[in-house]
Amino acid sequence: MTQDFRFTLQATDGRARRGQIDTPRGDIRTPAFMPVGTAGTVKAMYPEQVRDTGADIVLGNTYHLMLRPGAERVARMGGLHDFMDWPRPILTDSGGFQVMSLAKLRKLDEQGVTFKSHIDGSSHSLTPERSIEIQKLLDSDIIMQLDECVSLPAEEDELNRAMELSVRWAERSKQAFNDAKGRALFGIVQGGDNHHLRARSARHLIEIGFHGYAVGGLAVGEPQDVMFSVLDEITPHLPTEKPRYLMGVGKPDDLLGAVARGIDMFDCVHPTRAGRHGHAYTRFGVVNLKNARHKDDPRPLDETSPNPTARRFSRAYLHHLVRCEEILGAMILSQINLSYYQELMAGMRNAIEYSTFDQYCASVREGWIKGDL
Ligand code: PRF
Repeated sequence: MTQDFRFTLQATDGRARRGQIDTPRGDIRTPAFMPVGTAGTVKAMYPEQVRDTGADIVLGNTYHLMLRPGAERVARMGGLHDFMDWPRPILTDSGGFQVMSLAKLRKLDEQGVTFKSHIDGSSHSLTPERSIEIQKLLDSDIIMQLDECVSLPAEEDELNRAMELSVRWAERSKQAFNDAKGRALFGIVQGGDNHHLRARSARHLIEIGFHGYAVGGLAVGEPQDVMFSVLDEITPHLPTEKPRYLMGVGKPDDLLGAVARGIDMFDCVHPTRAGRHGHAYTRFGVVNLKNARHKDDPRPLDETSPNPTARRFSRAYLHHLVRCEEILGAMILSQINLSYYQELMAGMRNAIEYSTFDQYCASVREGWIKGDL
């Protein structure tokens, strides 16, 4: 029997929330961090390793998968879960944001967006309806509406135009979604750093009605305090009984601050991308393994880490792998960073349950500052 999508709020501490999303493919403990599997792979990681770091859900991208290998082909192969052998929940982004950051010769109008592929220059178009169709072909569990994200700083007129267009696309997305059983559709709040536009966007989306509400249009060039003040403004407008997802965020300190402001879900390429570039996240801060000071260092990254991989290899060896651009270096550091991110999420979930969230955040931050790297 297909079980429906359901969100249960289990505990709160201040504005921080501990909850669970039930889906037919498994449960998602929130606050949740979703590793990014853009092209049907969390780069440099086997699916079981991704699971072992503690991830309940991964993110896939409409934009990349529609271009290569093609949504219809993924569907013929049994859907994205079978194709990549990740049996658990998948959230897919709608494509608009990636078109704007990656595609060439983009043209956006009321209907949707037309663009040329960054891979081979071929022409494509994405409408709210086609984006939903693609995400259904991928067999996504959580589908995102097509939206327009404006990078900051931006004029109010421009933010308002994109926000209103995103609301009209939200309506069309809801129509096209047509209450697909066992799947969820999330609306995306836009409006940049303008609090009035954010409030209007949230109100319109709530009227349309979604299974969850995302906050888009942040981490697009603004300082952290601006992002936090927008979250302070928005989250009180959102229904308490629905999950809230902050898109494309962030660094560990952003996650602590956003959970404190009532966010339940995150995704970001940062931990895996930073890993591929030789940066390791630990309880004591970030270690840049490219640095020559690690050349003769026999110590592991963190000898008391709960993650065996962080205890296993010397800094000298990791430095060597990174310097030689060995594939294993990217694999090890992606694993270490995703494990650290999931350790942080688990720590926050636990602290919210015990009403010790503020103390937990303070002790985590103290570790980053005091760390002897
Ligand atoms: N919209 C969508 N995906 C996104 C964003 C957005 O605004 C962002 C912004 N940080 C990341 N990914 N659809």
